[in-house]
Amino acid sequence: MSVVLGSVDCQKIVVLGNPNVGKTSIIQRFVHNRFEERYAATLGFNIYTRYIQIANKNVGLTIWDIGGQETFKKFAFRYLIESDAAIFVTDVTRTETIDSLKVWNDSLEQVINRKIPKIVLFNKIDLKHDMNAISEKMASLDIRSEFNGIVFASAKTGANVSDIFSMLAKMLLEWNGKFGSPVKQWVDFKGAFVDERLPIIFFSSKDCEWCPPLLDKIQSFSAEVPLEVKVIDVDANSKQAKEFGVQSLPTTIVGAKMVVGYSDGTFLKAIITDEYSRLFEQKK
Ligand SMILES: Nc1nc2c(ncn2[C@@H]2O[C@H](COP(=O)(O)OP(=O)(O)O)[C@@H](O)[C@H]2O)c(=O)[nH]1
Ligand SMILES: [Mg+2]
Repeated sequence: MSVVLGSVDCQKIVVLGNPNVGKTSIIQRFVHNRFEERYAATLGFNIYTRYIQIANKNVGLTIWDIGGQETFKKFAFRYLIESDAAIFVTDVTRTETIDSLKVWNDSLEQVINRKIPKIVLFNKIDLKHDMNAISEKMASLDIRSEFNGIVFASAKTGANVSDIFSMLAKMLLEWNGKFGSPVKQWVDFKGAFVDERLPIIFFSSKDCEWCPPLLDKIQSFSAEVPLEVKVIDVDANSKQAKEFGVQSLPTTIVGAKMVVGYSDGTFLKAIITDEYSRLFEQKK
């Protein structure tokens, strides 16, 4: 539902996920920069608007926040129709909320019969969580090939919250055409196809403690998957980081996927392997 308000293009973003994962909290953090400990279930749905700047363009985001799962069936069509992008929220302390991703994606696909940008948001990273269990769950899900970005975030601390929306805005600006179009690659593959290496862009900074260990892990995967890792130092190349909508680190771009925040090796390796087979092995 792309509506032009003044000279600004407004995009509809739907936020999906089980009750209590933090959908309302993420939106409140992004729109009003606040957080509530108290849990109040959302009734029906609420719509929020915020404008952001990406690559010197103003993008208007209308963000749709849905209430409890029980009432969802009644609302599904009205809520999801004409979505331009979707955020699937899960709670890192309850891995069963990751299982539900497929259900939410199926609901969306019944209403939207074209490809739209989809982001999986792992919320509540400020709380204790088991990264191995999360990686395993993600590896077993069909949806993995469908999403375009992953963000590890916390509505409570605000970590990586604005990245979710800048990532989506950037994807929406770059989407090829309007309907039925394929996902645009983040990375230019022209050169890469020649030697069949998977290009990876890794955004780093000297202030980022997670960057060196994650980069080491990625580089170690090149023993199995041919990779071409390009490291962008955001301190020296803030313009490039801005163009990609990168706000926090580490941010890793693999093919059509962007991963923001701390993620352990197994998780990224699964994504790298997927993207490699999608781009190169299918061609053989
Ligand atoms: N520790 C922590 N708690 C959170 C976070 N996000 C949400 N919560 C809490 O989780 C509960 C559910 O949040 P809410 O946004 O209402 O979830 P919704 O049902 O998906 O909209 C509330 O008590 C929030 O305070 C987070 O990032 N960290
Ligand atoms: Mg809510």
